[in-house]
Amino acid sequence: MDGSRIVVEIGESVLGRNAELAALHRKRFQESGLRVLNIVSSPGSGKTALLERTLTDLRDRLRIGVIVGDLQTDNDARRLQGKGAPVVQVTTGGYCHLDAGMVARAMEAMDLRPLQMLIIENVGNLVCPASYDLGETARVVLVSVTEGEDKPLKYPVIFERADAAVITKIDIAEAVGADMEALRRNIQQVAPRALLLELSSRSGQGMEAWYRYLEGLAA
Ligand SMILES: Nc1nc2c(ncn2[C@@H]2O[C@H](COP(=O)(O)OP(=O)(O)O)[C@@H](O)[C@H]2O)c(=O)[nH]1
Ligand SMILES: [Mg+2]
Repeated sequence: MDGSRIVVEIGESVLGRNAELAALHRKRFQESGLRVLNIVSSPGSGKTALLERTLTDLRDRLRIGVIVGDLQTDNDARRLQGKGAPVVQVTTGGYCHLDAGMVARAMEAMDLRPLQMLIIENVGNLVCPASYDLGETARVVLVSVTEGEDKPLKYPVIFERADAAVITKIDIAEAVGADMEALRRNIQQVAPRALLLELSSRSGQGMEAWYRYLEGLAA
């Protein structure tokens, strides 16, 4: 047996175990009515900024808890603290995604009962998180106007499975010469069933549609 074959078999068994645990999570979330969002994107496309503004603006409208994943540091958890929502940071120590087991351990550190929604900020990249089901209600992929219009075509898997696709940082779209039509077209090509939203966490443009989406999920 050659080395590459062994790697594939290990990968499949890890993914199989993850899928089993994710299915348990999904059942538990459905039974308790907790809505769970898995937010994925490249590093720096604005996941934490979107959550900062969302927690502030929805403080009195939706009871949200947050799990944030990063390779290292608790910077994001610190940014999200003090906004009325419980926040748990997971440092993956090198893994480029969160898996269902990491989410299980993070949930042990949080009282889920008062919550309507749990938002998981996944580790920033467009590859690894695509393969790991967390049992989420909805997967949301972010792509910022600075990343290049072709990214959905280059990383289709993470877009294909998304329930919503959010174009971020539209306040600087013009300044960076983003081709918004091409970006929309490319997202729709790989994610035809995803709800398409466009917003800026900085200017606030488009945020109400995002909030309506979240409140619709929680209703
Ligand atoms: N102009 C602009 N910058 C943003 C916006 N959202 C995030 N940023 C900036 O983009 C950088 C990365 O944001 P961050 O939230 O850390 O991204 P994450 O790595 O996906 O969590 C930071 O410097 C943010 O201030 C936005 O809507 N407009
Ligand atoms: Mg972040």
